[in-house]
Amino acid sequence: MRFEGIIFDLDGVICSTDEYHYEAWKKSADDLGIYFDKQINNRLRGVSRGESLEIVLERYDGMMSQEKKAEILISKNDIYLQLLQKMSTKDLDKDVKKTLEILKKKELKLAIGSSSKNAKIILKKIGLENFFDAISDGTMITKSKPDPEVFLLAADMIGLKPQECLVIEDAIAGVEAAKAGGFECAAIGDALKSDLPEYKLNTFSDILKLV
Ligand code: B16
Ligand code: MG
Repeated sequence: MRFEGIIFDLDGVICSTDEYHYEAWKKSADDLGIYFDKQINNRLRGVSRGESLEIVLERYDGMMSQEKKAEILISKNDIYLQLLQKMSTKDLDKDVKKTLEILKKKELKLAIGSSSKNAKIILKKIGLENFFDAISDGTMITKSKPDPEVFLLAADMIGLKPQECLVIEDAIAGVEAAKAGGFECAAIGDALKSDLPEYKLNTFSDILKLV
């Protein structure tokens, strides 16, 4: 087999919480009188919550205290968590579910490599809390994508070297993280814009052509 393991980004790859991130950031930006649109939101893909706020604040005039920033981060996450309540197993796409089951039968090690501190909550909502061999997420790392830390930790957790794993990503920051860590990478969604990934996926099940 070409790869021993696959490391999946969560948001934008396994499920679509990106629309909820957008809604929560849009509400936070509106409250501050800051312009925010989907193009700016795309820059937040794969980026940690704190770094996302810095990107949102690029359009804020004046200085903001650390206390105020911390307040915004809490309130943004509260809005996001509220929106996540709507999620259920219905939010796991059939094509994604079927493909994951086939990959598991092939005895590949399967891991999550997500910048999100809410990864476990989301996996539970879509019924995948016990599916993966390892979950490496935003609660376990000190440097967010494009740093490779989250993927290196995922590989370590499944006992594999980066060269033995394929990373699946929808974010430019995530693709950069995978390449910086020495992984091969397959892009889906927004990451198709990047020339860095070795493979491009039109649909999630295209992964089956690579393993
Ligand atoms: P949280 P991923 C990332 O998840 C999102 O793409 C990104 O937009 C978000 O800012 C980041 O998680 C942190 O999320 O606020 O839930 O900790 O794509 O790496 O699975
Ligand atoms: Mg993502």
